[in-house]
Amino acid sequence: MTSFSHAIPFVQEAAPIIRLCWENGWNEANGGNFSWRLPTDEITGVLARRYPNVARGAATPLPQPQPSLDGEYFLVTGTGQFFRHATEYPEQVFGIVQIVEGGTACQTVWGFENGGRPTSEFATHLVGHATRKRISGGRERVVLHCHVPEFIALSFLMPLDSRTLTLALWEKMPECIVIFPDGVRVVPPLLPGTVKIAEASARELEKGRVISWSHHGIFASEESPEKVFTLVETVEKASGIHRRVLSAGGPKRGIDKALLAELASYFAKMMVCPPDLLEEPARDAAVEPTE
Ligand code: 2HA
Ligand code: ZN
Repeated sequence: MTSFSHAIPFVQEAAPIIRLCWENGWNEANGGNFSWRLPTDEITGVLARRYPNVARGAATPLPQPQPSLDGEYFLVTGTGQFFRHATEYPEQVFGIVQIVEGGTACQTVWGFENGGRPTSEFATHLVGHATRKRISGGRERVVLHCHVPEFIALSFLMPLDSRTLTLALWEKMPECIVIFPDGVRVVPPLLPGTVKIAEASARELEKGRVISWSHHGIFASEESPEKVFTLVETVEKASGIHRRVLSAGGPKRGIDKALLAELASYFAKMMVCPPDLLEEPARDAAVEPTE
């Protein structure tokens, strides 16, 4: 990975990972976005020491209020910025914003040189952060959105169904059920950057860390840039295997469900949750034929 140093340790950690996403072919041009809910004491300390004279930007209203994030600081990629430029022009690609006014607005406190602002997907990132902060008890802090080609291809080849997609991936690589036991949750094709996709995403993020924006990309939440990268990398690798299998005429077999269950019990301590999607879904009483 590119050797890179920066006065803000969070930029130093994130920028090479963002650049690596581009190197992997996941984030062409201005495609994709990233945000990191920063530990407040650390970031306010770094900014006071390293950038004591930086003026705050004006408070900009958020499309959806997020009271549970009031006061939080986020390192976030800017709208129109290229992942390819992350290590070369970090002050332009990234900004740090604080959520203010009871979670109804945000204010730039560092970065976004040349008048930038947060990604067009920031509202969705914030919904994702609010949901996953609550569900993970504060552990998860980073959201990454990438245009991963193999994973996107599957949304044109497979039913838009979370269990079908998850099982297809789990059945291709033994690591998958251990690394994403919460599965991959499918959001139907919706207009990017809208409240509608943010709300649909929030519903799926209640159930897991990884969602598919059908025909568009992946959106994933984890603790650190490294961990979210690893999660996306694993989903994309399994997607590539599955797509190749589909291209060769479809699977003759998959890793057996009994072996998947054995893997899940053997590695249970490393997993974020039990692999609920392995179980057959309970039949919905409402659709049972009635006499
Ligand atoms: O252009 O990826 O989803 C940024 C995006 C929108
Ligand atoms: Zn996108």
